[in-house]
Order: sequence, then structure tokens, then C-alpha cells
Amino acid sequence: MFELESSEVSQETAGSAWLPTASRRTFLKGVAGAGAAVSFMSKSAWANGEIGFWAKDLPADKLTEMFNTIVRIRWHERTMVDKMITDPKYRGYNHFYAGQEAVATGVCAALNNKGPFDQLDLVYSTHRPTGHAIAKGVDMKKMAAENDFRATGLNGGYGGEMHLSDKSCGFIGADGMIGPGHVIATGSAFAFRARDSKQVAVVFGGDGTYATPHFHSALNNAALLKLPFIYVLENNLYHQYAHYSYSCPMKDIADAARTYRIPGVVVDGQDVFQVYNVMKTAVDRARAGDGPTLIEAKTYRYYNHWGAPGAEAGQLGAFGYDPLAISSFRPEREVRAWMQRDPVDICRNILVNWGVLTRARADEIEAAAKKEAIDAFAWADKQPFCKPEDGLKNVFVEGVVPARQFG
Ligand SMILES: Cc1ncc(C[n+]2csc(CCOP(=O)(O)OP(=O)(O)O)c2C)c(N)n1
Ligand SMILES: [Mg+2]
Repeated sequence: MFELESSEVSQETAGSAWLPTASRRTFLKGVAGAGAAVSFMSKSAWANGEIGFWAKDLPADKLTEMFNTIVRIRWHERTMVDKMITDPKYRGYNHFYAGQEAVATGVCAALNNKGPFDQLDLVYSTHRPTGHAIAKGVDMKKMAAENDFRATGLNGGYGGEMHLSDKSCGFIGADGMIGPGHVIATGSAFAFRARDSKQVAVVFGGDGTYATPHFHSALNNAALLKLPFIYVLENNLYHQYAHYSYSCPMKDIADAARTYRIPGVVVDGQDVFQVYNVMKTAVDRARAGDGPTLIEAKTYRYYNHWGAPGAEAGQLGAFGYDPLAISSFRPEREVRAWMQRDPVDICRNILVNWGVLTRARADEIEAAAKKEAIDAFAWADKQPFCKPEDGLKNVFVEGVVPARQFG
């Protein structure tokens, strides 16, 4: 885990020309001492890889809810994969999130997801949105219907996977474009600050976003303006079919935070409680007005970049040759090695170990999640399709739009 050394920053600031040399030296000494103290204090306020850091204080029902969310995401993904493979009439598609469930779950568990819109924390998602959506509180049935372009879907069936959104829980939405959402999210964070609200804006991005200008612009502006903004970068090692080392010179993308003088934290993205710990620290910091954080969650996706190539019905994960990738872009052993550190197993084992769940109760929760997913897709199958003639509805504003700023 990388942590910004407060003394480093303060010393640079202290070197400015407005201080005469003698007093500058005294000033530097003082600042270095204060910096070290602040650094020590802030270190103790970070999770530092301890499983029980913040998570140990959570009530049992909240911890159980996190397990429930992980398995609900897992079975949503597995059910949808099977649907794509076995039902030729099914029109939905997805960039599958299985393998990364602990990230969305740990992040959203530290956010405010219920209540009036002006009190919700907002999540800006990516082209791989279904896990983020479930964790933020989106209804699984409505999402299943949306992904198959049904009129009763979350967005009337006109959005599909790439444009899922649900204002009621602060899920601002999926985004087919890699990057621009980061900048829009900082706009939300700026609005929160301008309105003196305690809300936080969170953006998810992949390792592929490091090379976009939006990543740097968002962090730079958020740092300069001390915005309540959290960037959650899910490093699943690949963007489409290329390893991230092709576009990023650093092993840890979180190191980029140094440039912007903000905390950059690397976390085990397979362990939901570690993710929660660092996220809670970042959310507390943002709400206190202390500015943004970059979190890099090391994780892995069990399916290929898009859809279900290489997958088989009833089997978790996709292996081997992906025709869309022209060649096999990742070794099967790598996929299997990551599956050894499965987020569902890790969460289950910790909660059993802590005495929060018995194995039998965990199995019941997982069976209920599987049933919920199967029922959601069955319900979606019976819904009417959206109509082409309604395609431009809700695209243009109708009537008079009042001018509004900070209102
Ligand atoms: C601006 C833009 N450029 C290219 C693409 C095509 N594209 C879709 S997903 C993707 C890779 C994203 O990789 P990463 O950010 O690591 O996310 P992951 O798919 O691994 O979750 C690319 C290049 C796009 N959607 N938008
Ligand atoms: Mg990636």
C-alpha cells in the first residue's frame, strides 16, 4: 500500500520564494516534524491490510448483507452467461463481472445508497456495470429486463447493458466510453462541495483507463479543488486483450496518486473486507473535506472481455481461445490460479471464521441468490419488448427548461 507522505508535500510547498532563507530553514524543520506526526497519524488511520480494521466493527447483519451482495452478483453473472449460451432468442449481452464481486460490494457497502437523491452518494460505472449496479441497489429483475431490451426494464429497454442507470439509488450509470465518466463524476463532486453537501462521488474505472486523459484530468482537478471524489480503479490485468503493462509503466497504478499529491492505495480486490476498509477510510476523508483518494483494487475477471466466448453452460469462468481476441490472450493457468482466491470463498470463510455465519447459513443465502437470479431472468423473458417508434422518447427535453445553478 502506498501512502502519501505529508512531509514530502509540505516541504515542497515550504520551499517557495516568499520565505527568507533562515526562517525557511526553521520553517522546514517545523514542517518536517509536523509532517512526520501527521504522516504517523494518517498511517494509523489507514487499513494497512488488516482484515478487521473497520470491518470488525460492523454489525453481523451488515456483514451478512455483504456476503449476500457478493453471491447475488455472482449468480446474476452466471445465470446470464448460461442464458447467452443456451437461449438463441436471448438478445442481451454483458461484459461479465464474475471474479471482481468483492470490489463493487466493498465499495458500495461504505456508501449511502438509500434515501432522497440529494443525500445519496453517486456511483459512475463503466462498460462492465452489472456488479456495480447490484451492489449500489439496482433491482435485479428490472436490470435483467433492461439488458434484454424489454419495455418494463430499468430504462424502458432503450439502454441495455451499456446505459443502465437508476437515480433512485444513486447509480448514475454504465458508460460505454472509457474515460469521460471520470470527468463528469468530478463535476458531481464539485457540485457537492459547492452545495456544502456531505455526498461523495465515486467513479469506477479499469486498468485501461490509466492511459486516458480523463483519468489524469479527473484526479488533477479533484486534488486541486479538494473534491469529495473517489476513484476506484479495478486492475484486472487486461484491457480487452492486452496486459496493462502495455499502457502503464508502473506496477501499481495507484502510484499515479503521487503526481496529484493525494493518497493512492493498493488493495486486495478479492477480499471484500479489505476493500471496505480502504473505501471507508476514503469516504470519511472525502466527507471531512480532505479531498480525493485513488484506490487500486487488484482483481481478475473470470470471463473474457465481452460476452461468453470460451464459457460453457453450468461452468464458472471461460478458458482458452477467445475468437474475438484472435489469439488466446491469457493462459488458462492464470485464470485457474485467480479462481483459487475466489471472492465468494474468501468472504464466506472469513464470516464463518468470525462466527457471523455457519456454512449451512451461507449455503442457504447463496441458494436464495441463485433462485433470485433465475427468477429475474424468467420474469424478464415474459416482459414486452420496447417499440422502435418510442426510441427517441426521453432523448430530448420537452417544454421549458429552467436555468438552474446550485439550486
Ligand atoms: C474511448 C474508448 N476507447 C476505446 C473503447 C473500446 N473499449 C471497450 S472496453 C476497453 C478496454 C477497457 O479495459 P479496462 O479499462 O481495463 O476495463 P476492463 O474491461 O478490464 O474491465 C476498450 C478499449 C471504448 N469503449 N471507449
Ligand atoms: Mg482491465
